[in-house]
Amino acid sequence: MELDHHQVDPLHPSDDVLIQNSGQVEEIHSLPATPQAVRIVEVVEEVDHSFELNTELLEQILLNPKVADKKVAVIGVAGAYRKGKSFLLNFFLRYLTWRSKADKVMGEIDLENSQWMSPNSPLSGFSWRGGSERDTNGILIWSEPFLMKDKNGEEIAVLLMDTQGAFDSQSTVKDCATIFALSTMISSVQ
Ligand SMILES: Nc1nc2c(ncn2[C@@H]2O[C@H](COP(=O)(O)OP(=O)(O)OP(=O)(O)O)[C@@H](O)[C@H]2O)c(=O)[nH]1
Ligand SMILES: [Mg+2]
Repeated sequence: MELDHHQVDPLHPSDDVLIQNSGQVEEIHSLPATPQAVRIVEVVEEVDHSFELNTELLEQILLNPKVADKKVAVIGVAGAYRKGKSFLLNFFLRYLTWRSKADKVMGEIDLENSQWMSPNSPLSGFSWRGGSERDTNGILIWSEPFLMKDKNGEEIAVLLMDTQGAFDSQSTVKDCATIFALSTMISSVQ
């Protein structure tokens, strides 16, 4: 099968791309063709619990001409592991995706309309799952900021941010404190 430059052969990932069975992109250095959650901070748990910032990805998201000069609002979720942070963010994502599509089609949208909940489609976006082991590692943001208007009518870029759950058996106290501090400092709403 021929692959174009946007596609990745899951059996033979290139050096800088690793795709898990879930389909979630684990480590990438350029933005994926379709919007998805990308890890901007990784906690290297296997080695020394250091933190790695993926500046290339962050630059590509934040310096995109569509959003570069705009004010930004970061909606972040932080807290104890296995409590539904990623699950909750996927509903925000669903709403914002629906709203930006509806905005394009209808101009003014009917906010009472709860179509966006669409309970028949599977909940996707940020990786989430059941079970007792922590799922999210590091800090992830949705690769495509959403353009919305603030209360003064000014266009702002809204970013969704997911964080590693705290207090699980893998993380050190420093890991949890660092993730929590970073997310608190970055978030406009938490
Ligand atoms: N039905 C339902 N399930 C929920 C809700 N909140 C959390 N869950 C379940 O809780 C489990 C954990 O969800 P995640 O979103 O992966 O939790 P998390 O806080 O991101 O976990 P970590 O990434 O490990 O920190 C999943 O099985 C979800 O289905 C909720 O409001 N409703
Ligand atoms: Mg999670």
